[in-house]
Amino acid sequence: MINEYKSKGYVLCKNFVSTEKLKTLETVLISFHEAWTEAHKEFYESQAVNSAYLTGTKYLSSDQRMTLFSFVCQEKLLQFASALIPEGPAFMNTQLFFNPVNPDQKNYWHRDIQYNGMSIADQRKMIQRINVIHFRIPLRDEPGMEFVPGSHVAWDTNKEQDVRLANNGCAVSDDLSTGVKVPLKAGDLLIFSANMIHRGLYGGDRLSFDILLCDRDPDLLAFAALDCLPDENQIAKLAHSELFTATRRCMKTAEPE
Ligand SMILES: O=C(O)CCC(=O)C(=O)O
Repeated sequence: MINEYKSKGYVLCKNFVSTEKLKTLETVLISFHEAWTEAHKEFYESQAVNSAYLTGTKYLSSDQRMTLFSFVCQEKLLQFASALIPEGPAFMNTQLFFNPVNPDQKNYWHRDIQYNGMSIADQRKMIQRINVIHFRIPLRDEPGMEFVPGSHVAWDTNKEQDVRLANNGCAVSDDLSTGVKVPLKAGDLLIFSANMIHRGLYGGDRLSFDILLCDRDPDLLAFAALDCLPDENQIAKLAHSELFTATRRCMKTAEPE
């Protein structure tokens, strides 16, 4: 799996989550989704395709948050992340992906890094250095994702860059001949690099939970939130809490311990 990820930038692990565990996860995620869509009605109905910061205190109870924390720091995910990040991974965020309310809303090719305000030259260097890894668990069968294999380390062709940045008459949703679609079934685990050229495929009853792990780098952790980390009581109950304690230590905004 590690080798496949290293060469292509993504890897699919079928039937990763048991039906029972998926049900428990789904109950918490639906609870978050209902509260979040109610609180962000206009955004949800006009353009949203995802929410984030699910482990925060705003919409979920302490027990519900514990369900998510235990899932996030499970051994298999940490083993994979540690093989790519030998200094140890940090916890960046969680996201929940769904279909846009407007059925005509188109998807968009992108690299996550393109929204950071850096020059193209800097982005190009940055993808060789940083690790931001998505662990996606679909709750239902769905069309999945489309990737340009190898683009986590290789820069865009002219065509890919024109599409991704909507240059020279291209649209961000145009098909790319280099794209590979990866359909997903409920309970699969799709691991992919945020550095690569990718897009979501809307349709079905899509609801996908993403866990983002990254290098222990304060700049990357500017996208993390202290409120999304477990408190001391919760840390004491988690088997692999180092993921979270290391994250807190690395965040620029963290109070001294
Ligand atoms: O599933 C989607 O809509 C897009 C996902 C994506 O781009 C991401 O997770 O970075």
